[in-house]
This record gives sequence, C-alpha cells and structure tokens, in this order.
Amino acid sequence: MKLFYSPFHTFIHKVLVTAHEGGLWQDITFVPTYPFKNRQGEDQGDAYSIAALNPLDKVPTLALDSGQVVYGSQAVAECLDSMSRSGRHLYPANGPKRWDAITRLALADTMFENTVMLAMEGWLPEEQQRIDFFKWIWPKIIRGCDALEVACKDGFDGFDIGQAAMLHAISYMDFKVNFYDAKDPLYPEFDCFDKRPNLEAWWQDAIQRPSVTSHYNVDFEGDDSAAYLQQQVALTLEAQQ
Ligand SMILES: N[C@@H](CCC(=O)N[C@@H](CS)C(=O)NCC(=O)O)C(=O)O
Repeated sequence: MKLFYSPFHTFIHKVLVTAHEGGLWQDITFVPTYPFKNRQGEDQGDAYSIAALNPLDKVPTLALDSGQVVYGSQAVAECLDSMSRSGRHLYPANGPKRWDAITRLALADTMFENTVMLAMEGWLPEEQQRIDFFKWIWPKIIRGCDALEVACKDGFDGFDIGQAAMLHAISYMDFKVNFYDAKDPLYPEFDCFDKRPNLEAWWQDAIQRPSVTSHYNVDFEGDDSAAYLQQQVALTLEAQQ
C-alpha cells in the first residue's frame, strides 16, 4: 500500500505512529507529498496534487493495493489499525475505554487543525491578521491542553489512538519549529507544558516509543520528487481498472 503523506518530521504523525505500532512499516511505500507546494511553489503548479485520488487534495491519503483510496487521517488510522500484524491495536473494543480514546482523538485532532489555522493566519501580513480569529481559537486550544492534563493525571491503560493524536497535536504546537515564524499576537511564547506537569511527564515517556522515534526529527530519505509522486498516483489509478 502507498501512504501519501507530508514528509515534514518536525512533528509526530498519527498515521505513522499507527502504522508502526501495527508492525506495518515494511508494507508501506511512503510517498512524500507537499500539499502547500501546489499553491506556494512558484514553478510547481499542481505537481504535487493528489486530487486524482482524493477530491480534497489533502494528506494523509492511503492507497491500498486494490486501488481503493482511504483519506481523512481518522479513516486512514482506523484502516491501518485493522491491518495490524503486531497484534497491537490502538482502538479499544466498544465501551467506555473506546469512547474515551476516540474522544481524545477528536479533541487532539481538532486542536491540531485549529493550530494549523492559527499558523495560516500567522502567515498573513500583520495588518491583515484578524485578532478576533486568534481570540476565538486560542481558548479552545488552552482548554484542550487543560483537559489533556487531567487525562494524563488519571493515567492510561496502554497506548491508544487518542494518545497517538495527542502526540501529533502537541508536537505541532512547538511553534518555533513548525511553520509558525510569525509572532502570535496573543501567545507568542505559548508552552503547553507550562503548569501541566502530568502532560509533560506523559509526553516525555510517550516520545520514547519506537513508533515515534522511527520518524520524529528524522529527515526523510528517499525520492520526494513530484515525478515520483505522480508515478505512484498513476499506479494507483491503474490498480483501479
Ligand atoms: N481532516 C483532515 C485534515 C488533513 C489536512 O488538513 N492536511 C493538510 C496538511 S496538515 C493538507 O493536506 N492541506 C492541504 C490543503 O488543504 O490543500 C485529516 O484529518 O486528514
């Protein structure tokens, strides 16, 4: 199977964690995709577009060997987890533990998407940035961090998809590293671990997992050209015939 994904490893990718925990690393052809180059690269045009596979033209997108395409990180993670070879599953069986895990998944994923929105607003020239937008989004992120602190204080029974999403969201909040050169008008020095010792202790432990060290802060090595990507898109379309 092919995973079209962003090769930026300055943050932790939930779908990579899921794939690694499931022992699927060797089954995946990693296809680096730069969604923003479609719009920002002066001479890139649609070179990195995967719209032929995913109408939203977003990563992550998973193409199975049958040609079936699964997109949306939650769908991709669930699909990968169902194929686990390691016997480890990140989705608990129906019941309170599952509702807790998938609720944290929803919380952390939404925090991540809100952080992306802040970053995109932060890219605008200062005079075009909407302060009301920052004021609307930030309380969601702060309350979210508080909720995660409580969850970490209570502790977890094993590693679940909610924690994979927490790793993703929190790693992206390292604004100095992740696309957030612009000074945030409200919280330029935001530190999600400040006064959240349980969250920090959980983080320090969780980032030791092989599913994290496999890619976090590890440069992608391999073909990340647009030509390679389009070849993989074409192979997927062929498999659908
Ligand atoms: N809800 C989607 C969000 C994915 C997403 O927004 N991906 C971004 C990169 S972080 C993307 O591909 N953006 C390109 C675009 O929106 O055109 C998911 O969970 O997969």
